[in-house]
Amino acid sequence: MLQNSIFLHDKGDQPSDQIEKNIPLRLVFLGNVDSGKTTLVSVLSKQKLDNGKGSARINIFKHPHEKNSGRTSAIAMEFCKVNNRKSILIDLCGHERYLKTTLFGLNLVNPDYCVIVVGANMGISKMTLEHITMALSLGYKLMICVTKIDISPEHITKATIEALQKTVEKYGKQLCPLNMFRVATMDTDLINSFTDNIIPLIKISNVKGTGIGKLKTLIKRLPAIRKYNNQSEVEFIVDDYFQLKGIGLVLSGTVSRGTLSVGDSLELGTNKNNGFTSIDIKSIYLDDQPVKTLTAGHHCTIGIKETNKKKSSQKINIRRGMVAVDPKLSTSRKGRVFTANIYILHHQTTISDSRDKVNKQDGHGYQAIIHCNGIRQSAEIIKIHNDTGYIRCGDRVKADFRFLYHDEYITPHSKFIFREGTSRGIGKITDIIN
Ligand SMILES: Nc1nc2c(ncn2[C@@H]2O[C@H](COP(=O)(O)OP(=O)(O)OP(=O)(O)O)[C@@H](O)[C@H]2O)c(=O)[nH]1
Ligand SMILES: [Mg+2]
Repeated sequence: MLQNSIFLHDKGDQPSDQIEKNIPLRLVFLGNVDSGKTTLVSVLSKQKLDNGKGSARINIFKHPHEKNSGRTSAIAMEFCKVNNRKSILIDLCGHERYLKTTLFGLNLVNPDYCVIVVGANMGISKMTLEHITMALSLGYKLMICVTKIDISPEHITKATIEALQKTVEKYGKQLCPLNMFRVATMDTDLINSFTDNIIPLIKISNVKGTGIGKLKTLIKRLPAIRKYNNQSEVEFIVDDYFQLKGIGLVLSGTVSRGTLSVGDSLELGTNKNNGFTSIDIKSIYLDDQPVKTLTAGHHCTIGIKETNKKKSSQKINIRRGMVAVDPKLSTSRKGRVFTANIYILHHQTTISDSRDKVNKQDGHGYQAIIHCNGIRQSAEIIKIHNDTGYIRCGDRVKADFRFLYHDEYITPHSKFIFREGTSRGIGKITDIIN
């Protein structure tokens, strides 16, 4: 089994007993280029079928160049109700060129489920495998949608599904093809078992509508995986931002911990100066309605004001993945160096830390890009906690990482991916060192 069990079923924050209803289910759509992710997101959210030539995806694209090329290049979030269940459908990019954006999105939005979209006539590509591996490594639950069954010969569809079965078996998972079942009357225990080692699979045509009803019913019935703690200090993760005339800077994102209220004074960061900017929450909007307070798990937009605006004329330097947090969290979680348990999924040679093994002086350690929650920054391995200072593919070890450019907001117990070229590893943060 490829999966390292220490990385599974652990979401860091402890669940609270107070799990509020009406928190949207978060589904991330992954899979190879042209497999039909954007089309499926559109069919689910806009209730209109596709024509097989890209008519549905137009409603989801954000940028003109996406409309021209048909290729998703940015994270798109669709807020909708699927069979009356509040949902956020997050469409990511399939092309290898945008893998960086896809991994950033996957880590940023922390979904309940990852929907792996596979074209029935396209088989399993390198990117399909990459996305399955990354999603499972981060401990996410999967479901698989096999699209384009209207144009795929039956024996090709069958071969694609058999290949998928073999792939998930390597991770100790089983496929459960749902075409034979009525999902609406399925046993709840079976539906709940989808959150463990059984991966539901639905055959779909975005053109004819085959399987769409089944998928919607499944989305309605699936248990929420993410648990939120309303009682802790507040943490808001920024996934977008814009300027509104007469209002100023507006952030969109998720209250991931605690309870956010109008009038709160929070710290927004980290910025390039390794620090945080003090801000006041002027307004909170949930589903375009103003609210005074909002508990964890909700996605909203917030109007903010810099607390000491008169003192500085500089604009807030904002980027996606930043956090707005209670000052206690910004103090305890800001850091450059952290320790993690890591597992090397793929690397051709050896990985070394920054200790010069010959002269016993500091040298250069292995460097890779870390994707962790909203973090996307290169880091160097400065110490491998073993006798040799070397590790290889398949090794599990404790290691210290140092971010190369600036401090980050580091959440203990978070899982992360590190990558460099074709090398891949996963990790779980244990301590912030400094
Ligand atoms: N016949 C048929 N065509 C489909 C189906 N689903 C999607 N398509 C077509 O497949 C093409 C690719 O669909 P997209 O939704 O853009 O694929 P994608 O996975 O989002 O691609 P990237 O964003 O580039 O990763 C479009 O021309 C769609 O019309 C389907 O079920 N049947
Ligand atoms: Mg797309």
